[in-house]
Amino acid sequence: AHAIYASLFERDTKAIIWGQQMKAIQGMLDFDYVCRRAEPSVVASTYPFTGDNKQKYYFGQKEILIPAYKSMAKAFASHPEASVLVTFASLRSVFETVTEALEFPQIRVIAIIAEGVPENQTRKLLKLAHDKGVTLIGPATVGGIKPGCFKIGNTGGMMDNILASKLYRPGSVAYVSRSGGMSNELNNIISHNTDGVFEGIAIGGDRYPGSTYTDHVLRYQKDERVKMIVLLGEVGGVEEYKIVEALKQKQITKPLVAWCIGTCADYITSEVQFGHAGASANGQGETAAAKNQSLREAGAKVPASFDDLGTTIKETYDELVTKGVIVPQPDVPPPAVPMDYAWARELGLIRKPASFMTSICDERGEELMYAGVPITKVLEQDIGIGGVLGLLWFQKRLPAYANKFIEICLMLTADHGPAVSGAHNTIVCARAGKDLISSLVSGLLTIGDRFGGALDGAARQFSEALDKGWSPMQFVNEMRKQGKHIMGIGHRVKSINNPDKRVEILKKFALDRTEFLQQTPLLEYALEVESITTAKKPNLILNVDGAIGVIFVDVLRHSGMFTDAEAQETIEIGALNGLFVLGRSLGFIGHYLDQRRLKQGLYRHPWDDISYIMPERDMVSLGAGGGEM
Ligand code: Q5B
Repeated sequence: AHAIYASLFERDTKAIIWGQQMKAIQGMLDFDYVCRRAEPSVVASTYPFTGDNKQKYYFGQKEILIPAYKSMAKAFASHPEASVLVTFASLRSVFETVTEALEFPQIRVIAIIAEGVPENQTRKLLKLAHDKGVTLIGPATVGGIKPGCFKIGNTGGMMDNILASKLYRPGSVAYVSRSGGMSNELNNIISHNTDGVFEGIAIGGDRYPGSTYTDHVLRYQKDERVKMIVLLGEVGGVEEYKIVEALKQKQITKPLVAWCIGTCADYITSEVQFGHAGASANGQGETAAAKNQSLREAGAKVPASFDDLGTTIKETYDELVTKGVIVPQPDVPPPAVPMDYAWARELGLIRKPASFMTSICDERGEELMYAGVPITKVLEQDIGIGGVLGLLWFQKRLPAYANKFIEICLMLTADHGPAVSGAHNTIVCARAGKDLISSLVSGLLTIGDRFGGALDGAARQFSEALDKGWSPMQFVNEMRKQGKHIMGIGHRVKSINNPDKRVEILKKFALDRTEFLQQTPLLEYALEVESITTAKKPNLILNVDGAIGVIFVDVLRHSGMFTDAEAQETIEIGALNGLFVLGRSLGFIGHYLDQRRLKQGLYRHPWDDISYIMPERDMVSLGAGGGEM
């Protein structure tokens, strides 16, 4: 027999968990809380593959931090009060971890959850644990539960199960079973027919469990708080006969209700291997029916079938109450454990107004979607970057010519040399040793009403003028009266004598009715305006910003894809400058890379290019109160 302690867990038992099992740990802490434990049962976790850190959990409503250690030695040294190790190590690493854990004298119980541990390894662990007086529970188990005291990992299931079976406070009935699933069933049966579970251990389904039915039943026999015992055996193996022997030897004197599951195996002609590795009868004596009969004959209370197990448990319990052995205690409701937000949401119990709303992209499902279009479709339909922009900026599948127009805009605005404000800034920034993003942003920040950011202004001014019914001349005069520049008109270097090829291309594309399948009244209006402004000054041409701005308004208004309100909103929210920003980012990034490749040093503007105009010396002296400076 193993050197097994009468009590494995009490209200102050502390455990260390091996593995990254945050859900299981939280489950243990929630159990502790409903049991009204003064302190959480889990003091630390250990896992060699993640760093030393602290992990956040809840103890009731309170947030707590539990340390996680890379080294098991450090975990045990830091928490000498921990006497239990629950290991979630896989079948490959469990032998190593349990062997290491057995080196620490503070350890009294090790629960091994892994299934499929090689039997030769389990037997070595058994021997080692036996020599050190450590109780092993498992392998291949969910663990065990001691109401009011301690829960191993995921035993007992979700909180609603634990509450329904009143596992938050001790009863008088202790049980041992093999299977974790069946122990849930026992929790339910015992809680409905008695004052509740005192302790329940699932020893696991392997042929060589770390501790046996007998180990636990004899423990229960010794513990005065246990008034009756339930054994749920199963087909296969001979372990139940040790209980039969212990009954005969009067080592077990407390009422024992027993049932071995798997009696149906007798009705199946072929050899049956039930779920557990040990659940297969090798010979008549290992059948569930034979074992039930022997247990009955040795004095255990064995029902006629599993269906009657609850009734037999109830009869045994009632007898103990009648004799005064058990005095049922009044039930005190447990404290409420706040439900996890994610779980409550999954159950549909709560709703929360979202802090963010989005309507353009959804990455949560199996496939990324742009405005409801799966990314594979985006590629299949070959809608190009223009089509993607249409989906993400406007939530529309724009017609092919509009997608092409967008792509032309991006290509034409991609760069206009190093001398323009934005490229200059990017270059200066790159030469100051700044990174790509800083240099890019420094360039982008120059985009505005004067440089490259006149698309929205042009769209607004020209469309308003047209909508008001102003003639082009009226519009030019009105703007002059207001002292305003016409957005989209004028260029620093381009003029009617030095036309801007980009604008020529845009006009040609938009005015070609075989390609651009819609009307372009605003472009035509803008060209009339241009003929008036260029008559005044040759550089007051419809510039690249203006051309894109007005053609885009024509797309918004006449492609049939936008309502009037949508078209107006798109102009008002400033979408069109985005085209220049996006296009020119290509060039700015190019300038940044170029400067890095050319290994250009810090830029300093030459003095001879700066006109220094200082205030006159006398003026400063007088202004400063007459004193000499
Ligand atoms: N006048 C673009 O000005 C510029 C007038 C005007 C009525 C106008 C100017 C302007 C509107 C904003 C605009 C985008 C600042 C330009 C771009 C991208 C780029 C850049 C690149 C690239 C040029 C001289 C005389 C004055 C003014 C009058 C000027 N503009 N009248 N409406 N719009 N336009 N920005 O040459 O009587 O002498 O007092 O603000 O559309 O940025 O390549 O460089 O791809 O990177 O400095 O193409 O037109 O002329 O301001 O000295 O004015 O013309 O009132 O008249 P300038 P100013 P007056 S595309």
